[in-house]
Amino acid sequence: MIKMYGYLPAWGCSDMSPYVSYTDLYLRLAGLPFTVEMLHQGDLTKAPKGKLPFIVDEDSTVVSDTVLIELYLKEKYGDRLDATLTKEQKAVSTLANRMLGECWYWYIVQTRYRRDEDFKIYDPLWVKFLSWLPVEERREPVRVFRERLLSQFWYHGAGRNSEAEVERLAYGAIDAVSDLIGDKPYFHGDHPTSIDAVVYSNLVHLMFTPFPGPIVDYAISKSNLRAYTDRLFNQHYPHLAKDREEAARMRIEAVKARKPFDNDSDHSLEELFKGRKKKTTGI
Ligand SMILES: N[C@@H](CCC(=O)N[C@@H](CS)C(=O)NCC(=O)O)C(=O)O
Repeated sequence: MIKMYGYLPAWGCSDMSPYVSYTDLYLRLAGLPFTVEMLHQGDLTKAPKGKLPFIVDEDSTVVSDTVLIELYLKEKYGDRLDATLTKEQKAVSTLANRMLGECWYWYIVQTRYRRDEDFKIYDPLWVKFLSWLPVEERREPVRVFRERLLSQFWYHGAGRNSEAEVERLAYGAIDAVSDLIGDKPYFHGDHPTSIDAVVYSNLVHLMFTPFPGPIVDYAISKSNLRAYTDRLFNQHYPHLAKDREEAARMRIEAVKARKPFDNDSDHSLEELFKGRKKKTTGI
């Protein structure tokens, strides 16, 4: 059976990583049996590209990167989801997939990593992920992981935008996904296709999470996105209903506690990159 390596399930999402959730749903939609595995002691240096997910097929073939995994599975087991799509629909799927993986991901990163108060909500999951370490030794790796993600956000360029600018970009992307889905049950119509794995995972990684920011609010405000995510959740993840309800309760509390929006603040990124910002000016 195929093995898929991921982090941990969270908030009614199959995994705390949207990329892992994408591969998880692709495998389910394609009807390919798989097991979910954790790296020994979460050691990402043992992942082929230092990232999750990756899969190990029955014949020991290892594939890393969600899009490459999808291509590999289609080649090996047949294109079980997209064979009847038109060329144009396939092109839209390809572009939507890249947008979600390369742009939308940073909107998700902002909702959970940027502000200390938001990361505090995320932090217990990382502490749980490090369960093999004595409690007092878990703080440092969590701090390092957060700093690494914020560095990626910064060096990608998306993190050079202020919080409000990232929000503005996110609203446009959420509108686009909502308008493309319209009132159809699935992205391309009456049947799920591979792009639904990507769209669903990126939506629920905003909409189901306990993070209280405006990007999450905006996604939740779209009734067609709520219907779409509920539909796929009820079909594939009803066993995660308790986690989802608990996350919704946490979010209500976090919204109450959230500080008023401060438009001038860069939050942790400003602090983290104070020196580096100056050095890169003019390059
Ligand atoms: N392009 C990769 C991205 C995967 C990715 O960034 N995974 C994140 C989890 S959301 C990760 O494992 N990050 C670990 C790190 O950057 O140290 C894919 O599509 O699989």
